[in-house]
Amino acid sequence: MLKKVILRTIVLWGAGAAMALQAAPENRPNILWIFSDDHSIQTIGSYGGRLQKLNPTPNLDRIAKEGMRFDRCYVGNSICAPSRATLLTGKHSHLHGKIDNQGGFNHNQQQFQKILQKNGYQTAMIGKIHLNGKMQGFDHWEVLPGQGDYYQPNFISGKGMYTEEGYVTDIITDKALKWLDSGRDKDKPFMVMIHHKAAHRSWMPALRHVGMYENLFIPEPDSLFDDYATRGVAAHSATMTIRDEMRLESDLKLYTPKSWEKYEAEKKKMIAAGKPFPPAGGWEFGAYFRMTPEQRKVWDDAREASNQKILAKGEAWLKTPEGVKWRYQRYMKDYLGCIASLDENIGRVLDYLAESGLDKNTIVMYSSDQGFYMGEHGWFDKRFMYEESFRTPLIAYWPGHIKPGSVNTDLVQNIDFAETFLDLAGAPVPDDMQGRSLVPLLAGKTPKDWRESLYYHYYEYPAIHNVRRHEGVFNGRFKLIRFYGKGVPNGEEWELFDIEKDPEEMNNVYGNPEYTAKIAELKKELQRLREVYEVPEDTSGE
Ligand code: SGN
Ligand code: CA
Repeated sequence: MLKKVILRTIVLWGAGAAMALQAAPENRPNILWIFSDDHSIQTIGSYGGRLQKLNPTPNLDRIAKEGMRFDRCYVGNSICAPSRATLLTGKHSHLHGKIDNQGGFNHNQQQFQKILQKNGYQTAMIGKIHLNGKMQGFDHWEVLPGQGDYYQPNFISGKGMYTEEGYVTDIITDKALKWLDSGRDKDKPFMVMIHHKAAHRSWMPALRHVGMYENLFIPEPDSLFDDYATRGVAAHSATMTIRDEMRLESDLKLYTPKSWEKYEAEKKKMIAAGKPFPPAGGWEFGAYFRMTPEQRKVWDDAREASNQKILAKGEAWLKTPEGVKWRYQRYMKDYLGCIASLDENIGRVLDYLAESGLDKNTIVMYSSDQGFYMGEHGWFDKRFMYEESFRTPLIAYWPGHIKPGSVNTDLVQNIDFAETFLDLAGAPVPDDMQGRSLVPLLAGKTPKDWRESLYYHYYEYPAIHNVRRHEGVFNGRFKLIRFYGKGVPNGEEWELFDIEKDPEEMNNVYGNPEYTAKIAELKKELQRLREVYEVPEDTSGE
């Protein structure tokens, strides 16, 4: 059953007016989708904010300037694998079944790329997908196993697993450009998904970017020392603080003599157990030892002087407010270093499109699997429905078709991506997808009945970073969150934020009688959304 049979409608912007064209099949656009991991809005220049003056993303800023920036793009579940499953299926987590990073993904289900393929598109997926198993619906796929590695990454394709020499963001881009240039059937339009590992923990920049921010001061967020007053158990007990949960070695790249003893002991254990060494992904020292000795030398030398100064202060200092500020600087410099190669490689793709003439009929879209904390609330990581991790970037670029410099402020969500791709291709949209095509928005024409609220649901608890299960509703101004299940006193706890008055979400006003009517209205809306999206009744988390 088809929800809608969509006309081959291609948006054209020109001569000062937006108009729609019914394109012939041979004019169907190519779709080039660039996706990153954990890329915060705060570190994209065109989104503004305290880090803009560092000019972290010149290439992304260029496409935002010449295309459309979405200012209110959100995810339905701020964590990797569920967000990626939503990208492919156009459904919230409870319907595609991948509610957290733990369970499996059923590849046999409906996914947009299978439909594109049936409708004459060449499809390719390169990089991180975080959904174990064989990809379906792609003419070409080469993915990182699990989280992947920054240096000497392994890849899996239909042919099995192999290791590539070099830095992951460069390699993923090389592979994508190779496929575009000589790997595809040029008689067909294409959809290519270029999925970066950057800027995931443990934030390892390419060698050419290791020291690039070393002598700069990275502005701090106002809430670096948030004490979570006014908020409930979830914020108080999350284990994702820069102060306490950042690891000295893999996260902060600070190695003490104790570090090496720990490393030797763990290495010995691994070898005795017959495990491969260095291991792929995951292990604290693993990523470091996937670098060659030459790479490690560049890596260590860039930080040696500042590391010695810090080590001289002693480990206890690292827990003091000054120590936290230092941790923040080191974290941000490495994170931004990862963003530098990401942005550079986006530039390479844009150059290739222009040189090959493909730019005329290719829409480029950029997003991330979710946002990230850059020290706001004292945190790194994501998971919460608070703005920094709930929001995600979305930039679309298609010269001649999207009005340059446009900014969209409608509430859009990652459930919309799959239907947008199908709509762009004039392919049918299946009944069970839960989003809406963004194509009219790209033409500057938001439908009158566009959504006025978003549904959110995070499930991964108990798990790393200890964030309680929660669901919620956001109407663009007010955000109502219900934490529930295990680890929540009496099984339920609510928070309410007025984003207009309190954009940093420091002031939970759920207990304030002024908001009684607003709370009732939002609870009703939450229930309506549960019904619309067919959320199962039992959300006890037990
Ligand atoms: C790893 C990270 C966590 C992160 C999860 C999920 N630790 O476990 O900090 O929250 O991945 O990230 S690490 O030290 O192993 O990098 S996600 O993007 O895949 O959801
Ligand atoms: Ca992620």
